[in-house]
Amino acid sequence: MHARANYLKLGSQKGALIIAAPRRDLRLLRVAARPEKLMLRKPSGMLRLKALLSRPAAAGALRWHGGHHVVGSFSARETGQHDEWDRRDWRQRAFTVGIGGPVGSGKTALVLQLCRKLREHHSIGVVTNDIFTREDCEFLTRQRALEPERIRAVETGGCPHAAIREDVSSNLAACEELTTSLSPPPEILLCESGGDNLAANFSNELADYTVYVIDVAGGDKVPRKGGPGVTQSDLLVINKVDLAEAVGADLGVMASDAERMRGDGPTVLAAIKHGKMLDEIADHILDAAHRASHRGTGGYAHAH
Ligand SMILES: Nc1nc2c(ncn2[C@@H]2O[C@H](COP(=O)(O)OP(=O)(O)OP(=O)(O)O)[C@@H](O)[C@H]2O)c(=O)[nH]1
Ligand SMILES: [Mg+2]
Repeated sequence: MHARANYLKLGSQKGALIIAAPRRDLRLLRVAARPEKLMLRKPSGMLRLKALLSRPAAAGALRWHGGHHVVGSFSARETGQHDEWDRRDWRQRAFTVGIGGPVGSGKTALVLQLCRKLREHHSIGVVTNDIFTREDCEFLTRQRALEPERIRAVETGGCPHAAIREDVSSNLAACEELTTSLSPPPEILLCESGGDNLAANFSNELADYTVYVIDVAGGDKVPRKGGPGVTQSDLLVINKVDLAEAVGADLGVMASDAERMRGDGPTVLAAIKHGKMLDEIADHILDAAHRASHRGTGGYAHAH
């Protein structure tokens, strides 16, 4: 069985079962003469291959989440990749920007500011994730970030990262629904994750590009603590620089730690609420959306 690139690939050779994680780190995990006896170690627990093989249609059960708890690196990240964009049909789901980060770091503030900045010249849609409420959706609607029909809420009802990483189906449904129902169709969808810890990161099944927002008030140690959002996001935003003095955070340390953790990955030190560095953040997103629109199927043609 050969599932999609993000899934485990199972095949047999000389009576043995070959299991490979067919992504960038293509490698043979194990060759087993008695596959029914083999237990496969996943971050989420042990998976009995026999059960897995008897339900080949259950693709969700086959997903390889090897990267989820792995810090990883910017150069080996899943999102923002041209070969992923080549596979996309933008008419089915518009270019999706995942905005993640810890609770209260300024994700909704960023969504609001981006809507205000981009809505005049671009068709935008927003999907917000909250654990138990529709708070962010209601806030953005009250603030008239966009017309109400352009903003959807997903209530995750559990760990926020589950809805952006393990089972992205409700977010995908909301994004696809926005893409096909809005007129003009959205060029860019902003999908805000529920606030989570540093281990949360978007699946490339959902996000074509990711922005990770951290908060200066969390202390200047946060960038060096790493985590996949810090290391693998397409853009890292260190927000609330206006609070640095009040909390005794050294912005120079934050910037140099971010550079060390991210290699070539871009980082912006911002005060989103006050519009500081908003143009730069918007430019990063527009540039990615523009590059993506020339790939895949059905991208918008006009120049930005
Ligand atoms: N001082 C300062 N406050 C900010 C800035 N950006 C956002 N805030 C404030 O930080 C608080 C949290 O911002 P939100 O945008 O709600 O944060 P969030 O990441 O969406 O929060 P959750 O969705 O609950 O995880 C709000 O009171 C914002 O007004 C900033 O640049 N400077
Ligand atoms: Mg929010």
